[in-house]
Amino acid sequence: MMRFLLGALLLLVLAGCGVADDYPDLIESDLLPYFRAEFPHQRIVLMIEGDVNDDGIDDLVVVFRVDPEHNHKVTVFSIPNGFELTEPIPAPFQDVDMEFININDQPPNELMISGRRGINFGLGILRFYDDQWVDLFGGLDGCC
Ligand SMILES: [Ca+2]
Repeated sequence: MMRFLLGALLLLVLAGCGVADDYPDLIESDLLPYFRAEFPHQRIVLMIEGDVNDDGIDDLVVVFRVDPEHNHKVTVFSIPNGFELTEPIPAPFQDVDMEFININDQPPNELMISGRRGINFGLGILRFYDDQWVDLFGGLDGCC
């Protein structure tokens, strides 16, 4: 009986890890097909919608796996005649989390992104400025 319970517990833990790893909580987004047009096979780690460039239209930030050892991040912008994608940049590799915040009561919103690579934890406050993401405090060194 004890062996069965341990086996069942192990299965539950493994299943839980598998679900969390393979099927993240994907949000519904009209911009997702544009990401998929550019990156049809990459596994999405996490995505978040919010107005990155202060034009009043939500944009889509996607962290995705580019190879077994690295994640990248791109942003999909809705523009009048279609969409634009930023160049992919490195993103934290494990335990990725993202949230839009506003640190100075001025538009645009900043993106808070955190995660780790092994024991190297990183937390970055990014602002989209001059058509690229700027890490305001350099907090992502070592975790991407
Ligand atoms: Ca926008």
